[in-house]
Amino acid sequence: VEASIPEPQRAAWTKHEFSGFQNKEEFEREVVRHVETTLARSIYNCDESAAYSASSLAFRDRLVQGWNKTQQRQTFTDSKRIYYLSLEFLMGRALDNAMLNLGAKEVAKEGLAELGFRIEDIVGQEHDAALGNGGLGRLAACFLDSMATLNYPAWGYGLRYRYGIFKQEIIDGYQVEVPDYWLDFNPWEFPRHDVTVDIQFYGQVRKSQDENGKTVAIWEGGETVTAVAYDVPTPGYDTPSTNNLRLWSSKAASGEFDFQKFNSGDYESSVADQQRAETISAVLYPNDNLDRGKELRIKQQYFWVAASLYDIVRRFKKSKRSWNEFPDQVAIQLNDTHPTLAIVELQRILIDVEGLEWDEAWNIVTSTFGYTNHTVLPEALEKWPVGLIQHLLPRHLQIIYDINLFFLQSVEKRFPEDRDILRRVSIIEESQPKMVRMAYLAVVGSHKVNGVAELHSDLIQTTIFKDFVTIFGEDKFTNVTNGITPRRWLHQANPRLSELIASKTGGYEFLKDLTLLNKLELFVDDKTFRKEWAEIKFANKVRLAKYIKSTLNVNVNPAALFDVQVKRIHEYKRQQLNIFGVIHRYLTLKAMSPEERKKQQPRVSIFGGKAAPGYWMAKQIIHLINNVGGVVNQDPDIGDLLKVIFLEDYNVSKAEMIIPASDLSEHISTAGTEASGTSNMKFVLNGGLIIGTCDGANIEITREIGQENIFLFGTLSEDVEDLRHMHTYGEHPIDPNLAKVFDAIQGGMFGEPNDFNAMISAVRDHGDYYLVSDDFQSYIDTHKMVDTEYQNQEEWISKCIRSVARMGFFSSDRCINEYAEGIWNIEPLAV
Ligand code: HBZ
Repeated sequence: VEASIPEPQRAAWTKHEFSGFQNKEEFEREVVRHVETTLARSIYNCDESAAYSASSLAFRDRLVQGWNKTQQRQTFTDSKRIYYLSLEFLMGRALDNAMLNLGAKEVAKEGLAELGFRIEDIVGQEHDAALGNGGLGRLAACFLDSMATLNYPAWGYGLRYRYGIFKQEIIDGYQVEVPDYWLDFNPWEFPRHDVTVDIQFYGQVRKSQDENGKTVAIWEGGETVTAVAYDVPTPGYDTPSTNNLRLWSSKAASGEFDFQKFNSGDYESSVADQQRAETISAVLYPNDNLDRGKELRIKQQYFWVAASLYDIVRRFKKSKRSWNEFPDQVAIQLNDTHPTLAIVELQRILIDVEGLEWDEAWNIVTSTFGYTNHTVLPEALEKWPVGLIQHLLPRHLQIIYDINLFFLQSVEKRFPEDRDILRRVSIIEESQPKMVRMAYLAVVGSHKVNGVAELHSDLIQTTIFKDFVTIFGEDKFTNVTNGITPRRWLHQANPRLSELIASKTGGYEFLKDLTLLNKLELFVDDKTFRKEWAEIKFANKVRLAKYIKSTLNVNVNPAALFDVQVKRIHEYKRQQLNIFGVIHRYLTLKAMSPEERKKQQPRVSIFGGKAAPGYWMAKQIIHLINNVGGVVNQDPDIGDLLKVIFLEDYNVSKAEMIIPASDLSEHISTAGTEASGTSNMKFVLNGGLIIGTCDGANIEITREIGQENIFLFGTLSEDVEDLRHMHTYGEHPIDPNLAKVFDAIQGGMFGEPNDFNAMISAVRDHGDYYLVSDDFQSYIDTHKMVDTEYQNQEEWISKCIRSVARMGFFSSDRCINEYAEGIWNIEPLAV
């Protein structure tokens, strides 16, 4: 390809190469140019929003060049690529990240200042790209950052939702959902109107003979919807590598818009067709860890998976290699079961379109896919009614049945004695109605299955996939403990701490090799270092206190202990345990004499997180937190000793402000329920301590930082089942301190008591599935220890510094290298 371009022509192209911004003048010139040409504005009407747009366009121009080159490099070297399929990418803001990754934030700051703007205000103009619910979506975003930073040839594939996760407003203490229309101005995406794929739904399957007399299946009829690609450049840190995130948007297929109908005045039905097509990528489903089995959801899944595979196969076929080389060129990672239909779709392409034999095709498929599981909660495991798939994707259902048949035949051959195993491992659940078990399909169709923290990976092998370990052997199952990108979650979120760390560890190298943090241990006793450390934490708390004042009009004392729980609201994450603990603290303070109260450690309990709109119990928890805040924050007996804050609309950009301001954060899920957690890592990396259960990655965090630096409490996962059994069949008295909390709520201390009946009776009358009562005493005892230890600030700071020094393991770079070596068999591409 390169040689085909004549030399003079090449010279004309290449003499125009752009580079990054060398100085503020270059940056200013580009901003002014975009303001005065692209935006058609001027110095007189350039507000902060216009300055944001122009700055973004200036940086985007720089990003695009590295992006094009990275794509060319990947094409020329024809190297193996990794495709990360995720229904969610929770990217947050892009401008700040682009400035830091291109190493030009200082230049931009000076340039903007000269033009009359503060960089924080400009960065703050950007609307978060919130195409995700929580941990799973944010993990995908951290992975894109690491894959680019480490120069892996990687693509993300997702959906371009017109509406991301809803915006949360709190009105009279209740969550209200407002649509998140985020696409008004989005300089970070490139529509590719020439990259489209037509996707088929419904129709029938007919058997036919090909020219060799072989029976082939023909899938015909039905409805066609067009997928249009939108590309988002994702830059790596301190490298020219910029990878691509391709998001698909749905529109009516060109032949579908019925001009006949339109002309004859039947506007409505012609427009209805159009809208039906666009509905597919219209909205992100707002549930996390819950499967609701809606038809539109599986349409989204197939639409995205089929478009992505078409794209991947098209790229592979350009290389003219034979099909058995496909797994040497392509690795596909399934982020949870949401893209599991990709397994079926690739098998369909290989046998129906490319004419391969079943076994050869199936070998290629299973060598290509890896599957990451993110949950063991039964209500989150995807199942689809057979009838629905039959209707929507008739050919795929046949292939699923064949996959299952061949799989069960092999199982039967190996375990002829086990009468029950076929029923247990069948991809088809013989229920009423019959269901397709997507997690089983993902396991059968992949060569590796991983969990996201050690305990979780052990649990999937001993519970939900136990039989599959027996069938396929242990080697198919592995662990890759989650990680986070230190670029966003330290350098971007906490620039002063990042700078202080750089000054002691030999520059910013630690951002690319997080294990270098261990050099900080040498400075634990360094007085000036400790003082600066404490000042930075205090400044971050002051910033959050100002934000609380401006949004909620509550004064919080930045010298108080900031105790934070921010994450999706879910019973298994136990925000109810936290708020019951807060009420217990309030009752205890109220019962004290004024003298005694003076000795207590002041606290600010900070909550944030969205409830799925249909999750009634989660909404009740939000309501109780707000009502408790309404009472406690006004109580003159209490003053600064306790404040209870619910921060509205928790998202990635808010997390960047909240996390650096925490002294203590809560990761208190019922043991065995939180697969990993990733915010636990973010909080510790920012110099906060954590209170947590022995669950998910808390266990590995403890192993790395030392158990003296973490506040662990509660039931162990191996004891959970027995306790639940006791609740159901034996005596189950409520913890006496918790009973007092319930009495206070039911006595009307926090508003209409009936509003909270469900929360209380889940614990008292319905078996306390999440073990709130069992863990209550050890939870409040542990908080008492926290209070005592916080009073010794010198010791507290030492713990924080030591913990940060030992967090190197939790970089998503380590995590991506493990996937690359253990699952994808892929190498970085030299730049
Ligand atoms: O994935 C989370 C886990 O709960 C958390 O422990 C883990 O750290 C994180 C990354 O591995 N899972 C989710 O966030 N899951 C979802 O958001 C979800 C969304 C839609 C679903 C199911 C789950 O249909």
